[in-house]
Amino acid sequence: MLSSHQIRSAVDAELALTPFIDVHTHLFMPSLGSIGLWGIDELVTYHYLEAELFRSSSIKPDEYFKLSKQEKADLIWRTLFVENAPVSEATRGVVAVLHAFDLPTSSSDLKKAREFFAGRDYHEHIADVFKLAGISEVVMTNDPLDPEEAPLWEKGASRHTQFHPVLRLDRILNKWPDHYQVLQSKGYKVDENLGGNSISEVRRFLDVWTKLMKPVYMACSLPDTFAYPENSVRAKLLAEAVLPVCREFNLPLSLMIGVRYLVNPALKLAGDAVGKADLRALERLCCEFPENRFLSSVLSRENQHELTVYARKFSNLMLFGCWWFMNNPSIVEEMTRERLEMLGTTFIPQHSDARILEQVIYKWRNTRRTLGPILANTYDLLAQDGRAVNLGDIQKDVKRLFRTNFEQWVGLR
Ligand code: RAT
Ligand code: ZN
Repeated sequence: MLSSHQIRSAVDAELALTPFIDVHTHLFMPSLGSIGLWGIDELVTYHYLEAELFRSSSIKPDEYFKLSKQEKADLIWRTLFVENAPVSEATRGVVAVLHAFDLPTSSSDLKKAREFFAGRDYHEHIADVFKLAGISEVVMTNDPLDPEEAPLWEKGASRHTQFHPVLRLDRILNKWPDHYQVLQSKGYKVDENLGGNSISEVRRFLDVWTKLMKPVYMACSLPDTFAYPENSVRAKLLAEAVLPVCREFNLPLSLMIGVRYLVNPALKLAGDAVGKADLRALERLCCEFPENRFLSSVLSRENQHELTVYARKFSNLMLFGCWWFMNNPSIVEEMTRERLEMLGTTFIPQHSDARILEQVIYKWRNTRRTLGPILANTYDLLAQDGRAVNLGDIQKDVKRLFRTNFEQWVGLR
């Protein structure tokens, strides 16, 4: 039987040794070219940091967005890292990445960091970053209606064993009126009101893309106002096109609920906020479609507890990650304790949501740091209640939480 102290060391060791699967990112396999972001200028201009810039600088968003990438990075660096101590979660992340590569963390400019990243071989760099982050694979976000990305898939972009595709449906499900014509232009007989053969044509489109991409799941981000059932294009597409194709290919559908899109449009990607959603929509979907498997993460702190309750009710629902505004230690801690207490180890505690390659280093480091004490405390309580905890328990649970739950849910191996 392990003592309290031994439990803590064993948990930390297991978290450090287990290669995690990052189940949702915005990273791209190298063959998708320049849409895959990496390096210091991208790290410093991450949209989480852009949002923070406008709180400490008087520059207006429209002036900022006219600057070149390097000018933006210089301004953010000066404002958030030189003139102020980078104490927020997103700024600390950049510091951790610089530190991981032995680069200066408090210099007055980005010269050294730029030289370092410019000298990296991209493929070797990816391997080093994955090693530093302690991850074996990442899951991408691939929208077949993304005008930059889609042609690369159509030309047969070569696969990478460490990058798994996900068929992302935001344009189709959330912006149908702006995109049905793209489907029309590709020869699908669809119309704006889903008349005629529209539904079977959307299925055919999803069918073609599923065969092309071989995704591990399909996914969509949804507003706080998401409702189901509902008399809407989205609800009809979900029930009659997306879910049937998911069943046909045995793919889960990931629903990320609670975004209030562009509450401040001037901030572009940084302009989204959060709203409490009515999770009865998810309840209805899990109940009405027991043959479908769902993954879900919700954006509002107020929705986390009820989401956890739903996972107890529906075995076709898998919770994952602490999404976006939830990915801060204080909230990660609260959510993870709640999930462990109510679900045991039957959930996926975290994903990185990394948009820039090197972010996986700090995001996963933070996850390990926050989760170590929580897991250790869980085993401590178990030991106090009379069940001896051994190393095998800890190894099995860490592997389950950070690998096997996902592998089994998506049928990866
Ligand atoms: O966390 C983010 O970077 C957000 O902007 C979104 O991309 C979100 O994670 C999403 O997948 O929609
Ligand atoms: Zn995301």
